[in-house]
Amino acid sequence: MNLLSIGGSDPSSGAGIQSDVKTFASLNTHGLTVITTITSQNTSKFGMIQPVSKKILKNQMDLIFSDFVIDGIKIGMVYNSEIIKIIYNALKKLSIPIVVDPVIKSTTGGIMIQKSAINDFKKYLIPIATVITPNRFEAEYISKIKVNSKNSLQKAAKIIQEMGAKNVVITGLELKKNYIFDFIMTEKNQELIKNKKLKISNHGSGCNYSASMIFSLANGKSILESAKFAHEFSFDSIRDAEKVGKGLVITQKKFDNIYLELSRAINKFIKIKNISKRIPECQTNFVFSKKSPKSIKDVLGISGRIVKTGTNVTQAGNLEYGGSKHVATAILTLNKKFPHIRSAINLKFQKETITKLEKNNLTVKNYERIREPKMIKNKEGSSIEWGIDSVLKDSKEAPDAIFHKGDFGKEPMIMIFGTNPNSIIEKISKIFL
Ligand code: PXL
Repeated sequence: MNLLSIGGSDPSSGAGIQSDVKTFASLNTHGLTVITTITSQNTSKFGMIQPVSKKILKNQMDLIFSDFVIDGIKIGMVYNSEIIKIIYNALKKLSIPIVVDPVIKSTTGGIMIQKSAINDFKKYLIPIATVITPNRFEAEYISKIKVNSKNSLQKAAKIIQEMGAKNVVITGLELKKNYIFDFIMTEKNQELIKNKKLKISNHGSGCNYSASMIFSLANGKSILESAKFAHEFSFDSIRDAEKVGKGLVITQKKFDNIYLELSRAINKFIKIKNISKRIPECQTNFVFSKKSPKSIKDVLGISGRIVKTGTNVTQAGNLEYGGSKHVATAILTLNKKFPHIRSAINLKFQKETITKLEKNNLTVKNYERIREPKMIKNKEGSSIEWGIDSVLKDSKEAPDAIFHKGDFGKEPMIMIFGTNPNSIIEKISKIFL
């Protein structure tokens, strides 16, 4: 996936395009940047601002758009009218998600947009926003409504929505002591998300919010799901913030190696030739567990699955702990007896796959769902546990694959197991080449 951040350069790498590239990288996504403005700042002081020329701004856009397939765009600092209009002209015909972060003032006091550009910001950029993500101050500034009650909050969001943004998320609201809220106004619904307030003055959390939001939207998640994802991502970024300079801490969610390994393996899986033929009707999940998992909350999986659309295979949804139920249950069961086995994937049952696995000296076991006791059948989700347990009773080594041939109304299935996602890719690549 390629995501584009259009915004200002922050040499402290706390905010702006530098921060967005880090956010995208932590989500295993390639970040592209178009720089609108050079700012000079550190963690305690804001210095000079210099917008880039029309020519170089246009040229950055032209070269990026002519090379990359872009899955989503975040717009941050835009500074002046000239820049706003060039961005608008480059993006107006696109049909990918766009998150507009209305950057007005930095925590350290820098003015990030000229007063004379506010009208053009409203006229050109707000209407192309799939989601606009102001904080309370920015929402007040744009809507000219003082936000001090639920009623005024709704009113401000409505005014911004009427300026043309499809969805409005107002972040960082302190509606109750010790808590922090985000207010979401979609085309149909309104919702509040709540979390404990982290009392850490920081530099970067607004950028973390909008950048993780575009990641989630580009993965096909809904506005509300993406708002929850961004809320959690920025919470974690503040929790993990580090004091790298003398002033404010810089936010940055710690890289999660389980996440990165699984995400890279999914990208490899999707690119295997003709892999769509191996995706079952109930679609595929691919999971990777933490060490010594206790429940499916310790197992990372795809909240939506790997899906087949014609001959194309794509990842629908974000990677989330607890994102898979069935495949995660399988790995939990196997991991109890063989703690080094932490990754699994489910594939369509095909005799040819079984033969190929065996030809490659991989251990294949099976169970029969027809033999499953009634009590188990009636309990949602317990079939897999029962099936795998029955296979493991007489296994001295961890099997590479376990299959069953289905039952009335139940699709037959193969699961491949491994120590990590890459070992599964190696097994699959051997048999499907
Ligand atoms: O967080 C808003 C923001 C966006 N872009 C740049 C910034 C800041 C805040 O300081 O410097 C370049």
